[in-house]
Amino acid sequence: MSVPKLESVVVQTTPFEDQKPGTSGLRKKVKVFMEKNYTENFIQCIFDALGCKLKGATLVVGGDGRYFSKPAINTIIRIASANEVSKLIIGQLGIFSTPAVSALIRQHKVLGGIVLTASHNPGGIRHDFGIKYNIENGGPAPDQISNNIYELTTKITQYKTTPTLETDRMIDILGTSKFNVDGREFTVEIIDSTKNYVALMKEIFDFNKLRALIRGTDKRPAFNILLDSMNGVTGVYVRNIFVEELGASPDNNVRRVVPLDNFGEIHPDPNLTYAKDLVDKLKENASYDFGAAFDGDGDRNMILGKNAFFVTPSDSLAVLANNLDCIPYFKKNGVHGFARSMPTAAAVDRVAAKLGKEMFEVPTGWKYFGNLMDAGRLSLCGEESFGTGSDHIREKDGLWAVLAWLSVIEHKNMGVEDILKEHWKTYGRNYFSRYDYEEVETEGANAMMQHLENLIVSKDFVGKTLASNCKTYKVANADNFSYVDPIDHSVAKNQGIRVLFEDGSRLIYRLSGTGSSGATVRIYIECYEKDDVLTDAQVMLRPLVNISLDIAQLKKFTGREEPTVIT
Ligand code: G16
Repeated sequence: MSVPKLESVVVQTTPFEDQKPGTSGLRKKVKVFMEKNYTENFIQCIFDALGCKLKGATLVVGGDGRYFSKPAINTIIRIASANEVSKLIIGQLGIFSTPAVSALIRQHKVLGGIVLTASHNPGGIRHDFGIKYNIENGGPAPDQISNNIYELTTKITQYKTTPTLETDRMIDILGTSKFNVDGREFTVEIIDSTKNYVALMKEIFDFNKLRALIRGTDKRPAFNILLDSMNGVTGVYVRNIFVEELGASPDNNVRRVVPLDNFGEIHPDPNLTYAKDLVDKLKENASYDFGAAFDGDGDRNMILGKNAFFVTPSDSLAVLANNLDCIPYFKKNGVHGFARSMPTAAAVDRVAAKLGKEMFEVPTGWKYFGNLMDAGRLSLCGEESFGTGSDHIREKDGLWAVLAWLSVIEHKNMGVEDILKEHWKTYGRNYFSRYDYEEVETEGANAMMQHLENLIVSKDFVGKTLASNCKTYKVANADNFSYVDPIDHSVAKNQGIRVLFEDGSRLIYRLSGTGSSGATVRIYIECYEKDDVLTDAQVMLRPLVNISLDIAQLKKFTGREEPTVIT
């Protein structure tokens, strides 16, 4: 077949002021990305930030298939072709989970990838879209690159594109298309969205054992699971791994497994509020032993036991850390250090101390784990925001977390609740909760954070005793968290206000970096109990919650009486 000969053009443009990436890429309303040149500008700035490395490079492109993915991918194809990219590897229909992109970047050893997702944020024409760049280790771009991209967006005057490159239906069909653009070869390869990732999971886990767990054996009844893809991208991976490979029932063990571009108008965020539907299903049907939900792009997970027994992400991380030796990948590669984001409860720290492993506390954002993994010092990490993962890739990985949990269950021959109870008996329990106040007015949220800044440096705050419901807590320290990366020594400042009490309890305040409008206030509340491990978390934490709202004067600054989400 003859290769079409095409020429690129330069298009004049002007900067947009709001293209600063947040915790994980640029997330805005779809209508913002649809504005003339908005998407084009941001893509061109990603490419400009890569400089001469881009010439002749290969990139992976795909996302959770949310509304606006296809036009965005077509734009990326045309702009990449004009910017001397040699090849794009794209998932069929534009579909790749975020972990799958990370795995592909690593396996193909390419320069990086562009992930089209706003993760757990709702999708559809009225909701959110997102673009993020992942670097050659497969992880989200570090701050330095994101800051560079942002700087460029404030000055951009032109972008390059090949308007005559015909993209119509290109991503729908598997195969390779070749073009000659400005005398250079440019290739687009459309690949199967799941094959590579499924093969990786088969290398990491013992699929025979997992199949026996799910199907049952002569000695053990089937372990009844219910996995909820929440109409997000994991549906295709769940069907492949759990139904086809592990023998789960397509009717009874999985739900909402067809990815929809608006996620069926739900909020694809696996927590007790937005995945309530799954929680209710497990409560109604006591034959389910296990439940799990994933977010839109497949990097988050929520783990539930029988009767919807909830496992906090912080506890999930600690339990996995304590049991990694039953997973073939870790048997082969060993277990190096553990890490968690700062607001995540410190349950895993206790496991690290007992097992004699290095333990790291990083700011919120998966990008902060990458250097430690690349340096061979980190094997398992997690965040309270329902992210868990290992050094098999450089993104958090929802399906991996479920396969890891099922491996532990199979190995211990115990249910979720019993595993947790045994864990707390050994280590004590870090009670944890997060209160979210979503879409608060930005001005009020900023004023509240400023008030807290002033409070923690005020005379006598450290040493003060705060009381609620007959409980008292003495402030041992307070600061705005800053982090020095142990590998490249880069510094991340202002990562959240911490009030640390003498008994180890903590209050943390942050503004979310993943919303697309207004501000989301997050308050993280944690205490530790050595022996009293079976009390309801909300009851146990009530005095600290009261103190947190009181010292922040949350109602005064935000007008809010109640949080929108409690996890
Ligand atoms: C992203 C990041 C996570 C972070 C989370 C919440 O997750 O990858 O590391 O914990 O946002 O961030 P924030 O508290 O700033 O909203 P995702 O799943 O949205 O990509």
